[in-house]
Amino acid sequence: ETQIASLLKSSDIFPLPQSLKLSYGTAGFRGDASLLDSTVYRVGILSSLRSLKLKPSTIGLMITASHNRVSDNGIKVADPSGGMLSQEWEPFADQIANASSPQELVALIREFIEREEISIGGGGDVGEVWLGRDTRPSGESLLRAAEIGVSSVSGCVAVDKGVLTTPQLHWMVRAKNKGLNATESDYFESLSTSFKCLIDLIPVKKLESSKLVLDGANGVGGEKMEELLRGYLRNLDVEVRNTGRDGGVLNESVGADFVQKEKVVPLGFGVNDVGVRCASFDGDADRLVYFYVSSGDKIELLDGDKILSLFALFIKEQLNTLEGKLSRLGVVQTAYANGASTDYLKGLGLDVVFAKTGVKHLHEKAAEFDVGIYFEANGHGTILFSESFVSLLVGKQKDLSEGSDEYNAVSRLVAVSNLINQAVGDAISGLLLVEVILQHMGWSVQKWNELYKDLPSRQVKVEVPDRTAVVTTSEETEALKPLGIQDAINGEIKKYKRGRAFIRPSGTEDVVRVYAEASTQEDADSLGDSVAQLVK
Ligand code: 16G
Ligand code: ZN
Repeated sequence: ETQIASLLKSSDIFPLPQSLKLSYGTAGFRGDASLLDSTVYRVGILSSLRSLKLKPSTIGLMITASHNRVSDNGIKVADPSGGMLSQEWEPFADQIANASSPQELVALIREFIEREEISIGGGGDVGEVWLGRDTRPSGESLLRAAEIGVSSVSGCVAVDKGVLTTPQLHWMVRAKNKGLNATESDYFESLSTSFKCLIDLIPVKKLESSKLVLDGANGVGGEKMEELLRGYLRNLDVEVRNTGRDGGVLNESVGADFVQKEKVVPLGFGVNDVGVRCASFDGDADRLVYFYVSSGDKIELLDGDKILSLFALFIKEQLNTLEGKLSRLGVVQTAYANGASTDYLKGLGLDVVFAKTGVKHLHEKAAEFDVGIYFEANGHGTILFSESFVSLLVGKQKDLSEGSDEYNAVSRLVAVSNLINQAVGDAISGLLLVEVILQHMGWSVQKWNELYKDLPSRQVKVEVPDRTAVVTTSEETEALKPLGIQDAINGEIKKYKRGRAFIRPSGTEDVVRVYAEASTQEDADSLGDSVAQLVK
């Protein structure tokens, strides 16, 4: 009861702004930063409860609004595995974030603690929450509010890990809970060691490595990349632009989301860069896309699908070198994956499965394979290795003769499993893997781009009174509601060569999204527009 009294007291400091309706959604709570104090405070409480429920374990709490505008902010929770908060707890997150008075908040918490059988106040510090934030100016004060929330649950401590990329925090939480070294420098150490190992395993150097230019979205990713280059990978030739130091605004006409959606050069890039290999991170560095300038402000985009294809090709090559069939390799895409990429992957003989939009959905499906590669077209993705497969590889490595093809393939796979973030998609580790594979293959960015040619596509967003009126199948490829709409969409699709289209309610905005692709840009545009008309 003293516990509850202290909660009541601290929750008084953070009243809920009027008319704020929040939903944990696809990627945590997001909104205008000035409205979020009470939300992060409450999520702080939730994180402590999660830590107590799963004790002994450390939970992560990240303050970021990713690719959204700089005045927004948000919060999401990392589970002990380093993955997203279990979906079972999302309804509770929604309830407490929207509780309209301290009394209601405390009642909800009390009820939840009982239902989940969480024991509080056993004495000593038993719960731990690690906090990270991106470079948004609102981050620091929101982090303080989260800390107050965390420590208002007795026995729980908040540890401020400072400015981090989202994937760094997830990595650190995962490492901590596995009993491994879990500082930021351990992260850099682990990435750079496995990167160098992969470079050393390149059979014949076919290509002089050329400079990569990185667009850091004026966010945390560019800064961290520079730290990695300065302290750990001095020989890697990367020029970082849009670091945020030169007056640029976070995510404004820069970054992976901008480049992927607008398909034009980000600020700071132009005609002088024609043909040069370039990459973009988003604001919290969990998305990565590549591009090169073709002329003027036009670019050729190498999106998440193309990164996935490159990774799949490389992993498959290594697995094929192993004696016997030891593993199941699978790739996971969403309905947004370009149809040409899906054809390409199937052509490689790969098992391609589809998941609903949102990292947690892809991650879950990829984890069903021994090696599961997932990517959203927007550039979020990673490669998951099952623990049993990694132990098998490590065991095998000992028996094989050093320097044999099979030994090298096994060593590459083990190194990839250490390089690529096992918790979430990570732009920094993804970039390092792309760079090493290009060198391994002896490919330029142009050559990589030729793996397949994207089908022209178009996206439209439609504002509707109630987006929940649209209900889709689990893979979002077909609409079940409103009744009859799918037949009408099919009728439109039939009119176009290689036509494909779907609609889905956004998980982050109050809109219904339309995706269309076809063999020509005119056709894709026209299909997109006519499907949008059906939604209105
Ligand atoms: C969030 C998701 C991203 C997804 C996007 C879709 C995470 C970490 N992020 O940003 O994966 O592509 O939402 O947005 O899960 P939408 O529902 O508005 O189309
Ligand atoms: Zn992001």
